[in-house]
Amino acid sequence: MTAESNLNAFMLLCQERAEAALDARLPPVSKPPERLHQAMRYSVLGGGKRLRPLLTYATGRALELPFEVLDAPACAVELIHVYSLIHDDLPAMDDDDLRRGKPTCHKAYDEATAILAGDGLQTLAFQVLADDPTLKVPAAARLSMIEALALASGSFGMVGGQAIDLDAVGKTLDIVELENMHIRKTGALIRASVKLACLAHPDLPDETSDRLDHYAKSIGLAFQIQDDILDEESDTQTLGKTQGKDRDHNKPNYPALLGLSGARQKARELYEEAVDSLSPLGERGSVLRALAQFVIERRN
Ligand code: GRG
Repeated sequence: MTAESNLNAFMLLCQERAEAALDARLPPVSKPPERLHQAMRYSVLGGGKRLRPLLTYATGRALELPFEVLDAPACAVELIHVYSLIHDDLPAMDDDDLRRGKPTCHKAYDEATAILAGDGLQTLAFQVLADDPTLKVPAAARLSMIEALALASGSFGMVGGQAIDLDAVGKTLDIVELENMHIRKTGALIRASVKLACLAHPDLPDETSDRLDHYAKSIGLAFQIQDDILDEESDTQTLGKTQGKDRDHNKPNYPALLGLSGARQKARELYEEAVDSLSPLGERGSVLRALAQFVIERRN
């Protein structure tokens, strides 16, 4: 089997596993408030690459953890991610009509429902970490996971990055400022996806945890650079979201600062840095390595 077909099989397995795990943890539409529960399920299920759950499962595999212990952390990071997409698409933020190839939550429902659906998904993420019975780890590990996810999502992480992003519209950012914004906006949750799997390990050496964190930090930035490149050169149908928004909204991005080939080169350097960090894991790091490659080669 080639590395690529291995990754494809693993990705498919994890995507199906994440879908079923999310489905089982989302509130049923039969329970009130039905419309809110419908909107939550509409936004989470049946779409997206599931990159963050994939990272959680792949890190777990590298650390030889059972799949079962990773379902709750994988769901928690995806729930936070989807909440951020719903809120990002609102008229007060990016004002978008299309997400994951279908109408955004506020278009399919209404703005108030979309705000509440995002809120409901965010709190569900923390509830899952707090009380999911399949997460068989000591209470201290649960608490560390809750803390790590809160830090990654809050004003020093994703929400803070979004605030910097909104403030940057129409301004010129230098490369350091742009990087600082993306490390928070997209990087922090990608890092948390790896960190939560590390926290599920009973006695992970600090050095392994630090190396995996460095891997996650590098691919988080590489992911964002590829996102900027795709925003510039892909099309709306392939992306499943509106293409060209950065340019239309006069948003600073990597191709604008480095040129397209400079941005590609930077993504490749980050990929190499990520792969280097995995060297002590040997063969066990193969899926994480393949995922890093997927991040810089993805087309949507
Ligand atoms: C509104 C609190 C709040 C935060 C928003 C992450 C974010 C912060 C906004 C998303 C907007 C955006 C398009 C960011 C660029 C990178 C990104 C996160 C893209 C979407 O992630 P993918 O490609 O999406 O992993 P799928 O649909 O595959 O899960």
